Amino acid sequence: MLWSDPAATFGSPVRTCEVPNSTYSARSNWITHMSSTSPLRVAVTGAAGQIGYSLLFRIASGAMFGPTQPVILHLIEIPDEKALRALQGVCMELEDCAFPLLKGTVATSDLNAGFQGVNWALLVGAVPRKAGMERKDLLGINGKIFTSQGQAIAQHAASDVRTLVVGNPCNTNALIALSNAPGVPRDQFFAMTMLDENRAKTQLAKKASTDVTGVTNLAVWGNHSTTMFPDFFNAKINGRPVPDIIGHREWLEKDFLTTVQKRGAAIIEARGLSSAASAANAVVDTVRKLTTPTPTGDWFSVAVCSDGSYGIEKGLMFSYPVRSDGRKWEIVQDLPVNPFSQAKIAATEAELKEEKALVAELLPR
Ligand code: NAX
Repeated sequence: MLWSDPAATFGSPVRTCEVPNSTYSARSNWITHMSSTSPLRVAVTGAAGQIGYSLLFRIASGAMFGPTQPVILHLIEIPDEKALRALQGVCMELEDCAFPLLKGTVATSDLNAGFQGVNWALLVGAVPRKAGMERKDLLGINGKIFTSQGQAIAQHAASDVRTLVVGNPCNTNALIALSNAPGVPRDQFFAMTMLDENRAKTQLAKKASTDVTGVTNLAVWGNHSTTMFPDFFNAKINGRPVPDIIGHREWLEKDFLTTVQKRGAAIIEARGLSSAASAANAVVDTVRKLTTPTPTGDWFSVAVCSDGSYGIEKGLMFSYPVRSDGRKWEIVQDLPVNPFSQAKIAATEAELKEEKALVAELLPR
């Protein structure tokens, strides 16, 4: 592959990912094209999967880190012939886009090579829940994946590495990764609830017959599961509280919540496959919102390691209203929480506590 990283590997033993008859040294080729800004290294696990297929091209196009930031993609898959063959095809398509910002790829099933020097680790790959599988079984299988990924991130990633977990159950998988990554600060781990926020914003905009850009201050609290609480009380439409604009309280408390909570299942029913492009878009949004200043007075949703804010058990990966200055993030404090919201937040917290108990033996720190 003309501009692949020389460290590119497929499976083990290490194989370089090269196009026959290439006469260029891969590294010198990207140095030729390197701009004055050093490339960011971005790892994506599950790179040959559905979300990966949308996400990689958005990152390489500049949608995630802006139009002047070069990137090197580290594409990580399982050591399975079919998955690695598919990954090779994805690499070929990335080449065929001739993205000006893409300065190299590392395609591998080796976690050490995959996370070597990365600034961002987007953990998308996970084993899906199959018929008859209990939540405990899923947590156990995926727990092992996130244990070894956390360890590899701690050992090989750049010191500023930030990790966003997408693979489900993402909050608890992120907790496992964080707990197995000694030396990596907790505030550099996240789990994704942005898809839920985006879904909620669109439902509110449609109901109020307004543009989605008018919906702000939408926090999703808790777990990325059907217990999540998209907080319509504190959300605004064109600067005014949602309940003032949408007076239909029963719709807000029932239909709206259910639609957002069960949207993933509705997509599967309609498409025959789970959400992929919208999930990839939410990954882009999450990273962008963490790395650019949040508009004054607004906030966004991402699961972070709880510091006890709003009475949530410390150490749970809990989705909060968060804002960023482009470098550091903080949980927005002192939002009003009425008894209805409190009950919803308590239910989603209880679910996360249960999940944590189920994986207790995978949480060394
Ligand atoms: P796919 O099944 O299409 O792809 C998953 C890919 O991950 C496969 O290619 C598989 O080989 C790979 N993989 C599995 N274990 C791996 C490992 N240990 N290391 C590296 N790669 C591994 O699933 P896709 O639709 O892409 O979804 C990926 C994950 O995102 C699933 O767990 C899914 O439940 C989760 N989602 C999370 C969302 C969120 O909002 N947090 C929304 C969308 C999505 O449902």
